[in-house]
Amino acid sequence: KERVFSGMQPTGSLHLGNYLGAMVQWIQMQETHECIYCVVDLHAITVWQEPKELRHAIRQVTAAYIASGLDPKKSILFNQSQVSAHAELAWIFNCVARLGWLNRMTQFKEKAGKDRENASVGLYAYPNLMAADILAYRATHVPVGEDQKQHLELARDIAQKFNNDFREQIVAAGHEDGVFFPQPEPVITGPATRVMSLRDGTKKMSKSEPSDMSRINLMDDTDKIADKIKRAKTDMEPAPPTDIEALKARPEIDNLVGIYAALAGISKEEGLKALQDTASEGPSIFTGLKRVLTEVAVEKLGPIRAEIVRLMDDPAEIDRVLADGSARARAIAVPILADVKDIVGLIRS
Ligand code: AQP
Repeated sequence: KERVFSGMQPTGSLHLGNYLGAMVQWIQMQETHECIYCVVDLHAITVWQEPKELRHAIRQVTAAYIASGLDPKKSILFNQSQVSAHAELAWIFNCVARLGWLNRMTQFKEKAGKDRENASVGLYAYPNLMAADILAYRATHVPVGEDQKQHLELARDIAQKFNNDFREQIVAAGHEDGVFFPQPEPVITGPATRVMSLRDGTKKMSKSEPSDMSRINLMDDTDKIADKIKRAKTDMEPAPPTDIEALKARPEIDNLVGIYAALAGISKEEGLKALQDTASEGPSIFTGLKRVLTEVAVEKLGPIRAEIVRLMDDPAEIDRVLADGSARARAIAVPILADVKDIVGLIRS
C-alpha cells in the first residue's frame, strides 16, 4: 500500500524553496494518496531554538501548511514531538545505522561548519531520526526537494539493513518475503526542486541563511517581495541567454527564470522566452523579467500570507489540528513500533 510522508522544520518562516520544492507536490499528492505531513520540531532543536520562537514557528508552519492548501481532513497534519514513536524508532535506528554512513552526510558538514566539535549529537544523528519519521509509518513515498536526496538514500539503507539483520524474526512475524520496512522512494518532482538564493545562485535558498534578502518568505508582504526581487543578483552579460544550455551557465538568471516558470505554471523554455521578450524594456535586460516575476509572486503568495495571518489569530485552533493529527498519526505508528520491538527482541507489556 502506498503511503506518503514528509515534513518541514519549524526553524523560521517557510520560504519559496520549501513551497516550490516540496509543498506544491504535497498538495497534489493528497488528492491521490494517504498522506502524513509533519512539522518536524525534534529536527529543529538539533540547532539552538529560542523556546518561545520555536512554539511560534511550530504553529506558523502548521498555518502555512493549511494556508498553502493542505487539508487537515484529507491529510494527517501534526508535530513530530507529540508522537513518541519517532524518537523511539530513531534510537533503534541509531543502533542499525553505521558511523561510516553518517560521516558521509554532506548536510551535517555544511551545518556543523568548521566548529564540528561543538555541533550537537542530534545534528549528527539527524538522518536517523528522519529515517524513523518515514519508516514509523512504513511510508513508501517521500516528496522532498533535491537537497534531501542523500538523507533519503540513508533511510533506504537503514530499512534494508534492518530487514537483513532481523530477517528470521521478520519472517516468523508473518512477513514471508522478509520485508518489514519498505524502501521509501524520494519524489523529487516539484516545479522547482532546487530553488537558489536570490543573493548567490550557487547556494540553495534556506531558512538559516543570515541574509533575509536571500529568500522570499511566505510571510513577506507585497513591498518586501518586490524589493527582494528588485535587488536579486543578476549578471553583467549584455544580452539574455539564447537557449536553455546558455541559461544553465548563468546560475542567478537560471534561478529567476526557474522561479518565474514554476510560479506561473509554465515550462522553463517559456520562462526564458518571457525574459527574451521583455529584455528591451530596460533600464536593465532583467527589468521586465523581474516585473513579471514580482506580479506572479505577489499573486500566488499574497493569499497564502493573508490566510496564515488569519489562522495565527487563533492558536488554540491550530493546536487542536495538531492534537487531532497526532492522535491519527499515533494510531498508525504505535502498532508498527510494537512490531519492531517484538522483532528486535524487546519485551513490552
Ligand atoms: N531551496 C530549496 N529548494 C527546493 N526545496 C527546498 N527545500 C528546502 N529548501 C529548498 C525542501 O523543503 C523541505 C523542508 O525543508 P526543511 O525545512 O526540513 O529543511 P531544509 O531542507 O534544511 O530547509 P531550509 O530552508 O534550508 O532550512 P534550514 O535552513 O533550517 O536548514 C524539504 O523537502 C527540502 O528539500
